[in-house]
Amino acid sequence: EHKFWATQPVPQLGEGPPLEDGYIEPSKPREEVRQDAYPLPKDFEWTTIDVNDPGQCKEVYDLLSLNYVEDDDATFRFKYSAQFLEWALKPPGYHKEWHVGVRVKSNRKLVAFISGVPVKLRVRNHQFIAAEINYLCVHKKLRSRRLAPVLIKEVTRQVHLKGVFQAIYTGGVIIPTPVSTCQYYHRSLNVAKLVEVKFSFVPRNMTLARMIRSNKLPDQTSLPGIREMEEKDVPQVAALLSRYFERFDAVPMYSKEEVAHQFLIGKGKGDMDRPNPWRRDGQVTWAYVVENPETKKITDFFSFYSLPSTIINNPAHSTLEAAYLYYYATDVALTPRAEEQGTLKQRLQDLIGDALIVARNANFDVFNALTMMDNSPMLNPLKFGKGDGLLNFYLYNWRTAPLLPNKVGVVMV
Ligand code: EN5
Repeated sequence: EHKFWATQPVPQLGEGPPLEDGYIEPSKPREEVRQDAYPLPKDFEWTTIDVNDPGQCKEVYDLLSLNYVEDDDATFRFKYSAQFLEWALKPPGYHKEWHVGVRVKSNRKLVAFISGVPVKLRVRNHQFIAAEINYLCVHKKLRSRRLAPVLIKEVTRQVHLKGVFQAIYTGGVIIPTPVSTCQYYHRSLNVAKLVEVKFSFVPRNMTLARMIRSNKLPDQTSLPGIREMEEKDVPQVAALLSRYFERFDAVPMYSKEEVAHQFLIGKGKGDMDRPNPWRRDGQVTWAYVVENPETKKITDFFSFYSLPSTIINNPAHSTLEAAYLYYYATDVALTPRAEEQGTLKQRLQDLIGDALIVARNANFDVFNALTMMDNSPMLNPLKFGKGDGLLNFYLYNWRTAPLLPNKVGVVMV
């Protein structure tokens, strides 16, 4: 069935949970890693994408905007912006060799891509450096030519050459073997447009006007002390997140530099010594903190990112503006007792409720979230509805028992 995956160090389907967590195949010294690139069909050649070159970023953008992930009936297709890709592919410590492309030899056209970025993960009680693999894309005209397995093997080789032997990745489809599966949920912000483009629908015994009314949000955020995250907040946000992450069984372990990258760079407030390529109107991430007015301590944090989708074949609207819930944390009510009383749930509802308002005010059409982290209990109260998409989480060369969605704390953008 899965010819390629049967050859890879991943748990095979129906294998059953492992007795112990750990690697599937051992690491090897650099010299023992294959030194030459895997062969490609004769008309193609490998290329390393230089994401510091705007021209090459644009080539990846062009490839993905026409050939990347679509929903099940091909109404929408992800449209990652060039700024988004530059942000996602350049975290602290990134390796240019992990940005792998395939070109047509004759005209140098980019026709396939796969990427990895390094991340330190904790999975249950083990910590390791992994590659976050993302943006695997093969041009539509070259599908079913078995290019994806070669791309995966080549990026794996490049990852091995840097001494990394584990990876994490997600997919809408099932391959051997998900460590967890989350559902997409959607909160309408612009009901009329969502219905017009068939993202949403008016149920029988409902009217558009009634739907608009029931999805109305307050004009302004509700939490006292809420404001945009700034550079000076990085140490406190890093500490808040790492404490909050103790609740989950698969999480990134971010340094302060990584927190600054994940939450400030995409806002356009990164390295102040260098000219900043991120425009406010090309903003990728939104990050907010709640500062206690008396103590000046940061008690809560949330973030979301912008990932528009092309609306395929719609004459009136070309783009769906979607915000995706990213990381969040609170230190309010983190005790088991408070959790039992529902204080944590209420706080998160207020926090993410404010995220919806910020997103609506920034003109997003919809706010998306998965059933991961502590999201599930707040989705219904905040008027999210179940989507038709699933997201499967995978680990490469690491065995662990399946994780419940509410134990997953890694968000892949
Ligand atoms: C990267 N490593 O299927 C892998 N999106 O629900 C990425 N559905 O937008 C893999 N089909 O349900 C990504 N509207 C996998 C996801 C691929 C994209 C995808 C789904 C997620 C989606 C929408 C549109 C469906 C159109 C028909 C959807 C219903 C929303 C409605 C709002 C109001 C309340 C009820 C639900």
